[in-house]
Amino acid sequence: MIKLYWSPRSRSFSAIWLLEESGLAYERVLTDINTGAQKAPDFLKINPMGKVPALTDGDAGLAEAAAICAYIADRYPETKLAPATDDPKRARYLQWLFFAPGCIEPALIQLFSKLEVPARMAAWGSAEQVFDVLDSELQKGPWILGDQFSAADITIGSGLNFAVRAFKMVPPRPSFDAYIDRCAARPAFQRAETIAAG
Ligand SMILES: N[C@@H](CCC(=O)N[C@@H](CS)C(=O)NCC(=O)O)C(=O)O
Repeated sequence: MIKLYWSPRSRSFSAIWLLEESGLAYERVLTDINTGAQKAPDFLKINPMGKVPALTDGDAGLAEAAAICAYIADRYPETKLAPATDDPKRARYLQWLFFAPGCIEPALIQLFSKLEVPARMAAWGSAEQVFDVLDSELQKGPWILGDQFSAADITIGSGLNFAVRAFKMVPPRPSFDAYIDRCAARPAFQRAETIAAG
C-alpha cells in the first residue's frame, strides 16, 4: 500500500494532488510538523531531512515532492501522468517537472529574503527570468506540455498557486491566472485543497 506522510498547509500539497489525480489507493499518514513528528526516528529513516512530504510504497521509500510525483507517474504508467520514456515530449516533461524545485522555489526564497545573488551564479537566474519564462510557456497552454496534462503541471501548478494566489509573492499575470484557474477546476486539485487544509 502506498503511504503518504504529510502535514496540513505544507509542501505536501503537490504529492496529495498527484495521488488524487492518480486514482491509486493510498493511505495518508499525518505527520504534523507542528508537533515535531517529522523528527521522530522512524520518520527520519524515510526522510533523513526530517521534512514532509515523504512516501513509502512497499519496500520503496522517498522524499522530495517533485521526486514523489516522478516516482508515482513512472511506477504506475496507467495513471497517464507522464509521457512514456520513448515519447519526444518526455524531455520537456522532465525539464518542467524539476523547474518547480530547481527554479520556482529558490526564486521565491530570494524574493522573500531579498537576497542579492548574481544571476549568472544563481541556478534559477533571477526571479524575474523564472516568471517571464513561465509566462511565455503558459501562454501556449492549456498545460505546460500543451494538450497533455502531466505530473509537471502538478509541480508547476502547485508552485504558481502558492506564489501567486496563496502568498501573493508574485504579481498575477493573465497566463498565470488562466493556468491556475485550469488547475483549480480539476476535481483532484479541489480534493487536495480540502485534505491539505487539515
Ligand atoms: N525540498 C522539500 C521541502 C519539504 C519542506 O520544506 N517541508 C517543510 C514543510 S513545507 C517541512 O517539513 N518543514 C518541517 C521542518 O523542517 O521541521 C520538498 O520539496 O519536498
